[in-house]
Amino acid sequence: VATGAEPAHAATSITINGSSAGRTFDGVGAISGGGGNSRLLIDYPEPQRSQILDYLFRPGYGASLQILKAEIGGDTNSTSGAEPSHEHTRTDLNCNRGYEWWLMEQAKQRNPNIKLYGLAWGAPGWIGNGNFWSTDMINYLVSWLGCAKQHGLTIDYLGGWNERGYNISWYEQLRSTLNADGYSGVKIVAADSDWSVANDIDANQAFASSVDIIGTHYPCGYRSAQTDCSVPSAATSSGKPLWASENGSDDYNAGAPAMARGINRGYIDGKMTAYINWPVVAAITPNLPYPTMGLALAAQPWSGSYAIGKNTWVMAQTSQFTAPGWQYLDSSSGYIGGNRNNGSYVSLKSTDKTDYSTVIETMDASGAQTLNFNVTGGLSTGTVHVWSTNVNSSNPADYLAHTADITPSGGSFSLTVQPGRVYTLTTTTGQGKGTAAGPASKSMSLPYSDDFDGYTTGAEAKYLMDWQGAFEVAACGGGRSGKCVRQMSPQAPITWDPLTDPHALLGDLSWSNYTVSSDVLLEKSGYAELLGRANGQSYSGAAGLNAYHLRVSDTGAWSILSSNTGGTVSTLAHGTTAALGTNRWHSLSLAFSGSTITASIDGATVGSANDYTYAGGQVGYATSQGETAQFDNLSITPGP
Ligand code: 147
Repeated sequence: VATGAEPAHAATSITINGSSAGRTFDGVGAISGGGGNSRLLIDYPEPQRSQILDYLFRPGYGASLQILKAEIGGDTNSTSGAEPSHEHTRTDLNCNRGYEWWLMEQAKQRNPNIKLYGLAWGAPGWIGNGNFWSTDMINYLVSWLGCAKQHGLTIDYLGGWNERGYNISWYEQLRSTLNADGYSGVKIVAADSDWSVANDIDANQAFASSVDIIGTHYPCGYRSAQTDCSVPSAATSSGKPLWASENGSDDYNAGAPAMARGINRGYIDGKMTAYINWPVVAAITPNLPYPTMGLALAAQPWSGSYAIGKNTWVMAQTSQFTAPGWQYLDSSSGYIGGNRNNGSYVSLKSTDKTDYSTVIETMDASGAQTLNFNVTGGLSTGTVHVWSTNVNSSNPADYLAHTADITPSGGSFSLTVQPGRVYTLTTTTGQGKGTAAGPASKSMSLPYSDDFDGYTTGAEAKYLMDWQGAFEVAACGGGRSGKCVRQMSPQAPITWDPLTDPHALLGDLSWSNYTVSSDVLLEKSGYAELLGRANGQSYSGAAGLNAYHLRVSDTGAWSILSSNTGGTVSTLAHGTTAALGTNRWHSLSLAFSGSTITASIDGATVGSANDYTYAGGQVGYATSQGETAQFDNLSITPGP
């Protein structure tokens, strides 16, 4: 007797079959690197720093990442900054530089089962006389693995050169060297580029046996254009695990729909068994490229303010309900009613083979849909817990919400799914959602100063973000005691992005009228610069920066320069003072008052300029290429 209204939608039957075949799930995770995007996280105050780390890594709390891919620093720009090398020169080795070791340790402390993956974007120029595909580079990776060992970190996966294709014999040599050096357990990913590597893997047995995993970037399309995740037949027929070894590049909130589609559809369309988001966290100032990309926003260490994005909760809908080693159930994965627009579902069973989780996304659905499930094949027919994230909601209560517990009857149950959601149905427990929240944002206050004496050698000075080169704490030269910041790259690097002069930025975009001063020492012929009112930074083409510069050379030549994102550098004033020479300390200052810019060297005003192109921005240090200049006693005072 049909008395009620007609259902507005058709019902779809889905069998969750524990005896289905399917590939082994390798995990969902994110990338710290490629690069610089995590920079400010380490400078956060407690307790906010631990809270953010919990939201990223702690099981049952937030994104609960299953894979952390970290950049192997190369002293060169790799998108939003430069990450430091463990070997600036052929004779150098320091296993404590930068923040990736720290981040991997923090991740492992929270989740000992997290998988670690190393990849280089660029490298110091001494390697292979500038040739990445060299024995030097292989040895460089082996020493990086040795550093990891010193940190108690086991690296699970290692790649070649980010998005720069592959060299077959280099990969073969990498495999044999790793085996010979005690790293036979490290799996090699090729080629963190496109699928073309699959043709060579299929055609060349020696190459095939050197590669464990085929990892491809943006295999469903770039950013929100992600649609079809199908892969070439050469990839599938290789028999290798296939990974979306980089995906994302989206805002920490707005990227959620693309991530929801991509995690499921990567498996359904292309049998990809890992989804790795770029990047893990947006811990850079807003003038840098990709300032809000990641799972969370953490751009203000001086205020402690942070925000956890919808990307975190979409990732949690898979990560909190599965583990690497679980098995996909192919016959229980697909598109609802066979129609991509209705949404998709993937099912996985646990390694104990009775628990299961089914992740459903309805990003493109236009209405409610009823799904009738039937559980078979030896899977648990116990209580089904339902969790969901509404990616269209701005209310955090709608993210990773535990919405229902269903008792199946005879292995059957139904669920009505709304559009724009991710649902996970699971027989597992232990999921959860952190409640910590950070303070309000605020600008960084002036005055600010740093004598750099409080750091260990090799550390990065607080808030100082490298764009190119490597600015790190070192013992001062020139007869001065204590610590200084030194630009450590003595030659042009093997680049990933366009080569620029080394520079590093610090501070708040809202700073307008101020004086920045610092001591500087040139170790060799060349120049060093103080930057002020630095704001927009371009990463493509000329990789230019909107900023004013006071440039001084060992010869005594000085200039006030204005640069822009298009890469144009204009001279506003210039002159010559007494030679600065090398290995001698000098003091520089650059003052901004409205349109007046005043430059001083060793306490004497050398020149000024009238320009108001830039009304405000950060301070910074820069050097000529390869100039290992030193800086000390940074001071920023409000007003001229
Ligand atoms: C990737 C890089 O691997 C990351 O380091 C970061 O730069 C990221 C930013 O989106 O991009 O490289 C890509 C650049 C362009 C495309 C894909 C990846 N693209 O146009 O498809």
